Amino acid sequence: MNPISQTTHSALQKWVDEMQALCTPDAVAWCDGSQAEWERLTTLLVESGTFIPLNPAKRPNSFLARSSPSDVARVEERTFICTKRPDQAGPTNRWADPAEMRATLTEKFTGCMKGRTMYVIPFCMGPLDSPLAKIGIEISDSPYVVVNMRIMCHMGSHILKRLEDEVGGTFEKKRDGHGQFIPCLHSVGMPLARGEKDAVWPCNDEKYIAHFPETREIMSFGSGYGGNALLGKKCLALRIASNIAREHQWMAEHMLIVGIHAPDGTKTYLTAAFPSACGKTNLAMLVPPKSYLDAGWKTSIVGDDIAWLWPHADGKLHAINPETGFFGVAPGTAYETNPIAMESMKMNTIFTNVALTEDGDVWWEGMTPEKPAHLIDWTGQEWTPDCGRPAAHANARFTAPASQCPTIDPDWQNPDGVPIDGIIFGGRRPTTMPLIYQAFNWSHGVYIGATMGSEMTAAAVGTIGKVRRDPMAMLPFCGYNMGAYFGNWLEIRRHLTHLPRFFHVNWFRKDEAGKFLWPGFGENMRVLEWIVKRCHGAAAGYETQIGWTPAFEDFNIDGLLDFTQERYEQAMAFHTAEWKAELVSQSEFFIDLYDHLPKELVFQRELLIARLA
Ligand code: O2Y
Ligand code: MN
Repeated sequence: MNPISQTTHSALQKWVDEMQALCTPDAVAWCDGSQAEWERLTTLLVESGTFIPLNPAKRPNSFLARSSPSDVARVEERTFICTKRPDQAGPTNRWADPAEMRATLTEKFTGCMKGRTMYVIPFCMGPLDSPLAKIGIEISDSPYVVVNMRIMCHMGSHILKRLEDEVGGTFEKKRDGHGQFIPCLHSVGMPLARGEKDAVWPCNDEKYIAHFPETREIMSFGSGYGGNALLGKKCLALRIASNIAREHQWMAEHMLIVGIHAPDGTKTYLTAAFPSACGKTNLAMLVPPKSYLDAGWKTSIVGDDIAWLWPHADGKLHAINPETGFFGVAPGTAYETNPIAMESMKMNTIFTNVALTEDGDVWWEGMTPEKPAHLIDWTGQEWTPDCGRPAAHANARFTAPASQCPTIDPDWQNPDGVPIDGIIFGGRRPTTMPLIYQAFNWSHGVYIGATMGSEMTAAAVGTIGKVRRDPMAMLPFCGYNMGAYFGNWLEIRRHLTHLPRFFHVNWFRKDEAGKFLWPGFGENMRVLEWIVKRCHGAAAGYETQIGWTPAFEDFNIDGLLDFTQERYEQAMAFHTAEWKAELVSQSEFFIDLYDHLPKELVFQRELLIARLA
């Protein structure tokens, strides 16, 4: 090894050297993922003003960060899929020519780390011994990114060592991509002149989140926030991984993974995909109602956001969660709505854009029924309940280790994954969609996932009531043509001998008075019970035009006060006129995807029309 080399992996050393020459940082630090490194970097972040240490008596080893108001969320309009042909990215993605994007970004990255340290972060998405595990190297000039990555994925010298051992031939081939890494280049895009004081949250007004699926590379410039900067999450584990998955007959999905433990000792794993703001984390961390707990039901969580699924040698679909932490939305999370999330973030947690209490703890809208009398809000200003501003940003986040979750599944790090018996799709649909229905078969299930979405409530004029289609909740995350992505879903069926069942749920149907028909939260366990039983052929179903549904007698409402059969029938009602409008809207979406759309889905639509006629 060359005396200045940090790794025996020559391709990695070469790339790091090239990026150092391009970005010209003042220093380069290879991250080892140790506790000492965490302490060094969090101290640095406190000294620079990016982190505020929280009261250790209330929230040990935890910190608050406040981002720039211009850098508070993923930037979909600046997210690019760079493929040779535009149709490979497809009409639902922002396409850019790879050579042009590379030229633009080379200019942006030139000298962009001046005055900063360039961190080299070896990380692995998925348990290291899983066949699907993917090693990435993120180069970043943000210490905030380093400490968040340490929570969100396997990170540090043991990952680098594994990569080196794989090329050195000393390690048996376990994972696809043996010896290879995915280069992830990130900069906040704010070089510092000599002696210049740094911003508390450095970033650049011009942002690029660029993916190169053909060469498996990611380049992110200008943002230090969440999915824009923690490149293992949405960029690698969904946009790049969906491309790899398609090539190798597996699936990278925007799905939670939950285990349902029945009183008879059986355990059933389900995955579920929902568009944003549909309570995904709450479902992954569901606490069953008392009557269920008393009877011996419980849930466990494998993952809250991303699932990698593959046809296992046992003929079943298996899933792993490629992440090791939760990057959850804080507003609305409370002991009443999600006690499991609240327990998970009791310590060793990074909060971003929440409010600070007088006693050095955190607060956000919905955390407690009573608002505190005085806070420092997410922008650092004094806040009182009557000031007319929210205390926390609507997209404020907590980064918490999944290992701290009280209901974490014992198999959440099993490299073999967990076997999936049911796949759930859902949306926020005040009308049309029943509380629950089951697809007739795999192909119909894929059709249901492909056409799922939420009804729009505000925003642009004329959109109210229209459905924003979000196929499999992958609209912002599918790294290739959406029509071809549906093809991959259909193809996977051919590699399975034991098929999971497909379901669609809607917790958000309303009555004529605008009131939710279903109580939601823990009561969703009643729907999950029917789903679990259907997966095992242990519950009756009633065949309708749109799929199988539970009759009232087959649906457990014991202990559910004020929920009558009439309410149930309303929540399950089928209205022909609504479904006709639904079909027209689905067809419009399919027209946009037509050239890569599998014929099987067109036939599914025809079948639905025939059943409605
Ligand atoms: O705004 C961000 O950067 C975070 S977005 C996010 C975070 C955790 C889980 N899911 C999401 C999402 O947008 O789906
Ligand atoms: Mn998500």
